Amino acid sequence: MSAHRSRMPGITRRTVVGGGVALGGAVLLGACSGQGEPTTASLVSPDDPRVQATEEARSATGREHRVTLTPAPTEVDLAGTTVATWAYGSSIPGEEVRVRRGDTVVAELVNDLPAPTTVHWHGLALRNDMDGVPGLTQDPVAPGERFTYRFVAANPGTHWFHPHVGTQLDRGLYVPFVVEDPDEPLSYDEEWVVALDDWLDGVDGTPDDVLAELRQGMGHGSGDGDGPMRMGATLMGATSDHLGGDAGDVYYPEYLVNGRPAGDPHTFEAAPGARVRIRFVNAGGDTAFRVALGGHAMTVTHTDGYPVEHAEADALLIGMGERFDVLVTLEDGAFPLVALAEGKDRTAFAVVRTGGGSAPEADVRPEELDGRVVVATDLTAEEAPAWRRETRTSSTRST
Ligand SMILES: [Cu+2]
Repeated sequence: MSAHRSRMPGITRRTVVGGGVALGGAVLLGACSGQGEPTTASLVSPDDPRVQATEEARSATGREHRVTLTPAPTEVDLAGTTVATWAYGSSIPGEEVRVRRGDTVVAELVNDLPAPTTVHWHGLALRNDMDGVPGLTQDPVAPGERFTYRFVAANPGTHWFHPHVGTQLDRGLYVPFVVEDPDEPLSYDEEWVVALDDWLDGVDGTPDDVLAELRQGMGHGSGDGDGPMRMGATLMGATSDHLGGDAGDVYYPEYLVNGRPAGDPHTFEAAPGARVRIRFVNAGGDTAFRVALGGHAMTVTHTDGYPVEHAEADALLIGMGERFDVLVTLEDGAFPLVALAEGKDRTAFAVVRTGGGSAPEADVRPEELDGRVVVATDLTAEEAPAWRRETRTSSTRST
C-alpha cells in the first residue's frame, strides 16, 4: 500500500540511493578517528554551519516560494459519485506546486486532519531534517499543529509530495511538484502533468480498512486463469511478466487520471502538430501503470526527474512513486490517453484533443500498449548535468 514498496527491480534501490544523495550532499558526516580506536561518526545537526553553507550554495535564485498545505477531510466528485476522503484542499491531486531550481521552498503545513501527518518530498535531494519521515527526521505533526518546511529545491524535474504516515497517501493526499530548470534544454509548446492513481477511499471503505483486511491474510493465490479475481478488498492472481509475476494485491474500484475516473475523463487540448512535454507521476499505492497515447509514439526524456538518453516508446511502464517525462508531437484529432493497471485488466483514461472527431471510448485499449514498452531500467542516465557538478563542488568546498 506504500508508494515506496515496489514490485519493479531497481525502484526501491533508487529511493534509497536518492536518500543517500541528500545525506551525502547536505550533511557530510564527519568521522573523528582516535588513536587506533574504533571510529565514531559524529552526527551533524540541522543548525550546523555546513548545512547552512550547502543550502546557500544551492540557493541560485535568492527567491522564496511560499505555499500553505492544509490536509483536511473533504469530499470529491468521482463521475457523479461523492466520496469522502482526505486531501490538500478540495481537489485530488492537490494543486500543483511549481518552483525554479534554486528557489527556497517555504511550505507551511497546517494539519486539519484527525491524525498526525508529515510531508515527504518524493524524489527531491534535500536537507535531511525536511524530508518528512516521522520518528526519523522529525516528530509527526499532531492534529491542529503546524510545521514549516524550508529547503532549497536543488534538483530540477518532475517530483511530488505526500504524507509519510500510515496509509494517508492512499487517500487524496498527493501533489505534483515540478522544479523547473533555468537551463532547460528541451523545447516544447505545451506541458501537461498527468497524475495516475488507484482509488478506493470512500468507495470501498478506507485504505486503513483494506490494510487491516490484507493483514488478516486473505491470502495470495492464482485466479482461475481468466485474469485476476476479486475477494473482498483483495485481488487474487494479478500477474504481469513485466513485474516479475506479482502485479499487486489490492482491488481498486476506480483508476484516476488527475483525480478523474474514466466515466468523467479529463480532456487535454492543444493544436495539431504541437510538441507537448508530458510529466507522468504514478501516485498509486499498489498499481504499476502501462501508459500509452493512442496513435502516437513518445520520446522518453526523464525518469524520476533526471534526464536520460532519449528513447522512443509506444508505452511506458511506471511503477509506484515513479515519474516519466516524455515529448510527443500531436496528430490531428481526438486520442485516448490510457493507463492500464498492469496485470489488473482495468484502465485509467483521459482524452487528448487537437481537432474534431468523436471522443474515444473510455474502455479503449490502444495497440501502442502492446508495442515497445519502456521501463526505467531500459534507460541510460545522461551525463551529470551542470547543477549537479556545482552542488558537488560547493559541498566539497564547504567542508
Ligand atoms: Cu513517496
